[in-house]
Amino acid sequence: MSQSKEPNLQESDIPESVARRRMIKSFGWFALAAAVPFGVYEWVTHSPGAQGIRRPLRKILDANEQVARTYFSDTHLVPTFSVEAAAKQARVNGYDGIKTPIPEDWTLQIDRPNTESLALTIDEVKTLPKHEIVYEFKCIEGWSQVQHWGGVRLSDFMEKYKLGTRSGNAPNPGNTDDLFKYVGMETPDKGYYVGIDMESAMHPQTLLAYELNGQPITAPHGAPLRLIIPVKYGVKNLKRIGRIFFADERPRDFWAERGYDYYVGL
Ligand SMILES: Nc1nc2c(c(=O)[nH]1)N[C@H]1C(S)=C(S)[C@@H](COP(=O)(O)O)O[C@H]1N2
Ligand SMILES: [Mo]
Repeated sequence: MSQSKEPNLQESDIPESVARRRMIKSFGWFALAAAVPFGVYEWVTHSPGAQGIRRPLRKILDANEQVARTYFSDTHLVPTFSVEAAAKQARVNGYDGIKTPIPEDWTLQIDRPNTESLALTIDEVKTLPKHEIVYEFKCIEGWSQVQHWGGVRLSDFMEKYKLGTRSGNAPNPGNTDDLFKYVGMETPDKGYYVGIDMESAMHPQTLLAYELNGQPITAPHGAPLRLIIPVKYGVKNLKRIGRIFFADERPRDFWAERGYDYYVGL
């Protein structure tokens, strides 16, 4: 992540996990510098910068990001719990983009390249197979809670409506080149918005959720439909989805714009 993008962050504003990751990153550089012969060090320090980071190091960081992305493939599931373990009263946090009443004419708008956008009702979304998950929801501010959510898999949804691909075909794991790199989501009023890497969006535990504890989601939790993405911190779990779109450029992201890590994976 480019340091220059961060708006006047105080060190005390940086969440512990981010600070820790930064520390690990800088320690990694130190270890690297200690390990490489001087000639290599010279080459590294005299290369032109890329995003403020010297190029050979930038390559190493990109490789690390690649490893992180692969990590969130189907084979890595977050731990799940029994329904009884879920909190009876789920905590509420964050009202950006949901301060106004839910629009009466709410539909889920899906932008598709080279074809007209879709507008789906909640009943249409519910026609897909329902999945439930009980897992530990984690907020970057430092709290977590075991919660029980129900909805449809985002990957099933993308399959059914042939979304997320350049070709307009259903996503094919064997042809990842056809997939856009990111999914963008925003509230109907655009007051909150997130960008999600495609691997995490297609993860089998990622849901378009319409139920919490077996009941329709209430307004403060993101009715009528929200994102539940267990491989990410709470910030990415957008409440009250209004629009979904696909892009190769990172979609804008509310908390990344405010200095948090864009990826915020667990
Ligand atoms: N629309 C919207 N979605 C949002 C937020 C928000 O402010 N607005 N906050 C995020 C954060 S920081 C967290 S931790 C979770 C909290 O979800 P909850 O209120 O259902 O616990 O929602 C996320 N999604
Ligand atoms: Mo959060």
